[in-house]
Amino acid sequence: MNISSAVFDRSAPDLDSCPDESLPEFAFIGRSNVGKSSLLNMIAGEQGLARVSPTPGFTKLINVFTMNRCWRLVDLPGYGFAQGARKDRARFSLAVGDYLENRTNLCLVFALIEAGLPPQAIDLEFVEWLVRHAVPFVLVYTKTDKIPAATAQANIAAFTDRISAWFEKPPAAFTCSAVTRQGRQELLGVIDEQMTAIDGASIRPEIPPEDAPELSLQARLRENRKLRPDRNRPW
Ligand SMILES: Nc1nc2c(ncn2[C@@H]2O[C@H](COP(=O)(O)OP(=O)(O)O)[C@@H](O)[C@H]2O)c(=O)[nH]1
Ligand SMILES: [Mg+2]
Repeated sequence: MNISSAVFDRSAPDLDSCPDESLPEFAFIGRSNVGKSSLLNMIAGEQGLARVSPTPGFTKLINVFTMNRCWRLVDLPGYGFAQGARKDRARFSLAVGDYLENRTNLCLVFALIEAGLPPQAIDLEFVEWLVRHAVPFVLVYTKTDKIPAATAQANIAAFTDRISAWFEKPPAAFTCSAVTRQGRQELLGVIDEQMTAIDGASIRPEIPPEDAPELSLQARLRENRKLRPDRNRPW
């Protein structure tokens, strides 16, 4: 898939302020500084589309971009550690929780994990939250250019091992680098596949085409999830 246009839509403080739900959305989430904005720019093929910061950012805004005029990329605020009693608890804003649970046009979440780090409690906890809330996601290991391939492989194997009990089949996982552009085609491929699957889900063989109602995007997403062998588990 080629990206012919990438346009900033808006920064939304909460779900209600997000654009209408007519276009399929793909959202990036992960720890603050994991490389969400850089990856979004790399996928879009446009530096400076989403703001990249060398220090962990504290933006609480949901940044929405429209791609090829027909689907969206969403840069979600990063999660961090909670202050106070349970310091190891992954905390993300109410807006992010609301978006992930209730956004009806959300196709797939890209959950970013830094490839150079051994499994972090905060990431494990967040992935568990995604599983518990039946949010469809794939894992994306970032910044592979910073470390030897063997280190990334060891960290990925350790993370996969830590989450394996939650799945019959582990979620799809990708490695990427915003510097070398590793993973770009693979992630665009995943988006393409999802878009095709949603389109396909509008064709319901049990209903003759002329009687088939025009299904909304939301209905097609629901159908698509039903077609998955294990619909409550991501991939
Ligand atoms: N070497 C390297 N640095 C990266 C990569 N992706 C992001 N960074 C750097 O990591 C920092 C945080 O990136 P950013 O995209 O703002 O992370 P975000 O907070 O998750 O949106 C910035 O200094 C980026 O330049 C990558 O793939 N490789
Ligand atoms: Mg960012």
